[in-house]
Amino acid sequence: MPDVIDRVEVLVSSPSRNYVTLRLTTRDGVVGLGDATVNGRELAVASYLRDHVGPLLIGRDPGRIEDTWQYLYRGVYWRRGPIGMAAIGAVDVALWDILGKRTGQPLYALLGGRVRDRVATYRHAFGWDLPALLEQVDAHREAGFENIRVQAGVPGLDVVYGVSRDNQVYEPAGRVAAPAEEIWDAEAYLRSIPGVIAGVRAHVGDGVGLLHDVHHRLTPIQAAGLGKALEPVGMFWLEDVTPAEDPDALRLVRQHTTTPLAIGEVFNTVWDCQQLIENRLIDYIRVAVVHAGGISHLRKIFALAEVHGVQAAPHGPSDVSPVSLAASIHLGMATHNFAIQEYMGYPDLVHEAFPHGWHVSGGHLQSGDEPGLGVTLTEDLHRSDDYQPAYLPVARRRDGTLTDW
Ligand code: EZ4
Ligand code: CO
Repeated sequence: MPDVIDRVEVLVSSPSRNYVTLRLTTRDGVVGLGDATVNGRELAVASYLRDHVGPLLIGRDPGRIEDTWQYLYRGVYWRRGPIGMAAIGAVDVALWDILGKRTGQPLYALLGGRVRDRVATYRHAFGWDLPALLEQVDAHREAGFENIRVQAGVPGLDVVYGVSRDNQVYEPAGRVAAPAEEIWDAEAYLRSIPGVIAGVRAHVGDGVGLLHDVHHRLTPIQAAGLGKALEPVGMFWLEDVTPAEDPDALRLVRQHTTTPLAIGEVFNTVWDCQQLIENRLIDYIRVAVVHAGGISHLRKIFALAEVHGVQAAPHGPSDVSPVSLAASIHLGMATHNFAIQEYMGYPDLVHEAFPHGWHVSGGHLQSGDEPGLGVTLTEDLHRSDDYQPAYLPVARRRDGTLTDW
């Protein structure tokens, strides 16, 4: 008799920051984990899983991963969107984890086996001004990292995405009852950022990959100008230069600059990035396992990207849990056009809450060889009482107009 899914648990917890974790257990006692965290909208996806998806999973064959994906995607009629796709992604990852444990194989082996020895990664460096930024750049280089995302303050602004003023840990979501409001001034940013990044390049010399995240804040022509201004720096990439729902914006940017472009952390399906990939308007596709329908769907996106010379470079902030990060690293081990995995890092308590076989080694990521994802849960660090609402900020222009954060 084939094994069946017997138990569906949705854990909303907060080991220092909020996570939604799906745990499936089969009748034979095999456990699979999935991450369903949507930063700032955690309870919506928890309810989607508990109230609508969970009951449909009981009694299903956990080995029918693709059929379950199609059932939850096509079967719902109301398709796509971050909440539904995160829920499908969590189920998909948990089923791959179960398959790995049932067969005693690490996930990368089930995905076709290793195509590389280690997965490239990049870390975040930030500083309100150049000297503060260079301190963090140097620290990452000393730890062996060869690729670094650089974010800096902007004269005249009080708060800027990606930067904490006191150079302590940066975490964009605040555990607050309503989103913080920030002022965004694109002109001030464009006056200062090229000089800061050129300053980093002058300090590190050649051979270090420099990345920068614009966080969807520029108009196409502003983004084109920034790309051109950064050409002498030789960027690894410029990320999310314009709001991601408008693929033609990237066409305009592309016509003006050879600076490599990355986008896609907010995409949920291949249809969000089909035009960008097929028209080669980007160099890197940033979809995350958790937000784009899990391992099964990411494989399809990455296959389309491979055909069109686009490389995979998944999102990896602290709100992508160690469960999703594990899945992403395993994909990185087994996917030919996988270029680099973002690794923002986690507070210590998050590592304790999700003991994981994946690890950082010599400035790179290693998946480990445990069966499945190689991630477990420390039960007493997943208490629902610890959950507190958290919101990402919103941004307004100086005249009060709401703009993209
Ligand atoms: O702002 O994940 O590349 N990384 C990012 C992140 C996002 C957060 C939002 O929840 O853009 O820092
Ligand atoms: Co980003």
